[in-house]
Formats: sequence, C-alpha cells, structure tokens
Amino acid sequence: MSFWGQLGFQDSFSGLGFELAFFHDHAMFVLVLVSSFVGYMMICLLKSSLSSRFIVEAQSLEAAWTVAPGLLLLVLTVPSIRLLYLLDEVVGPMVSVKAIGHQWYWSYEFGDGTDLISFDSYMMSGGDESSGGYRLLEVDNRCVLPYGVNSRILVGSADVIHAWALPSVGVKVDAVPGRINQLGVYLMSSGVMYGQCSEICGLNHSFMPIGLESVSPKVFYHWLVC
Ligand SMILES: [Cu+2]
Repeated sequence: MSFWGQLGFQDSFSGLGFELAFFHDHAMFVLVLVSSFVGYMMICLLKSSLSSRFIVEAQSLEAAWTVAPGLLLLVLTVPSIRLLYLLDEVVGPMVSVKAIGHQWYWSYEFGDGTDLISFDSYMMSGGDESSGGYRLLEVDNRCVLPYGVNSRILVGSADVIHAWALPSVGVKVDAVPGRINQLGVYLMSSGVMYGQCSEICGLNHSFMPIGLESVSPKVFYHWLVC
C-alpha cells in the first residue's frame, strides 16, 4: 500500500508490476530529457539577440529534427506495446478465482477441484487501526492466492461497472455486468495487498476495498480444502 509522501509506485508483488514500474522510470527519463532540452532551447531563443536574414533552408538540420523525435517515440512505443501484450497474457493458470463486483462489496468464488467456495468481502467498519486494519482498506474476508504459481482472476459484475484494481500487483480490470474479463497474475512473495474499486459505481464506491492475501501454495491448499 502507499504511504504519506510517497512519490513513486508502490512496491510490487508481481513480475508485471515490476515491469510497469520499470517502464514508468524509462518513460520519465525520456520525458525529463526532452522537456529540459526544449526548455533550454526556449530560454536560449528568448535571450538571444542574434538574427539571420540569409539562411532560407537547412536540409540536414530539418532531417535531424524530424528523425530524432521519431526515434524517441520508437523508444517509448516498443516497450509500451510489449508490456501491453504481456499484461493480456494468461499463462497456464493453476488457480482460478472469480471476483464479482456488487453495489457495494466484492464477492469471490473458488471452484478448482473442490466444492465451490464463495464468500462476500465487505469493508471493515470501525475505521481506525485499532479495529485491526487500515482505515477504508481492510475487509472482513480477504481474497487469498498462492505465490509462485500462475493464477487467473476472472472479473465480473452483478450490477453496474466496477473495477478490480490492486496497484501493488500492477492490476486494474473493469468488472462489467454480463461479461467476464480475465487476467493472469504471478505473485512473487507472501503479503497482504490493498486496492479499491476504480470505477465510479455509485454512492458507496469508496467503501468497497479489495484485500488480497498472498500465501504459500501449501497454506492456500489447506485454506481451500479445510
Ligand atoms: Cu465499484
């Protein structure tokens, strides 16, 4: 989760989250480079008292200032498109969980090889850390997934459009009624992740947080079966 005064992304729990943070840093590098160069040139132009009445064309200069931004765009586009396709990839999932958005809570369903397990996940009332969790983020029943295993999350909705989003996993998927969106997740360590519904879905949109617990496959199996 994020903290006061935090400037960058949250620490990542998944490989794709790391990739997203890397791409952000990469894009910021190009952005700072370009804006400082353009800013420097503008200041130079404003301050300069030089003028030239005789230069009517400069083919090589024009070629350079056309090709250079093109190359910069390519430097941004190639990793961006690679990441876009990677995010859509679901590789042989061993665990599937269905996350369904409701007004205003989430419900989860597990149905892999066992009886269907389903439960609702409501925000904890109380509203301070003394009640055992972070204010407006803690839920009564967290979704549980194993780390070190390819998982698939199927996201749907029972009423209006919600969005299942977990910044520290690098995940944000719309929950659309009558449609199932899937995403692949590979968690890399144990921990608890917090997210919130990210589609304005009505009165209590702010009060349907998402809690995800990443546990070892063994613990997950026991949780699922017992
Ligand atoms: Cu919602």
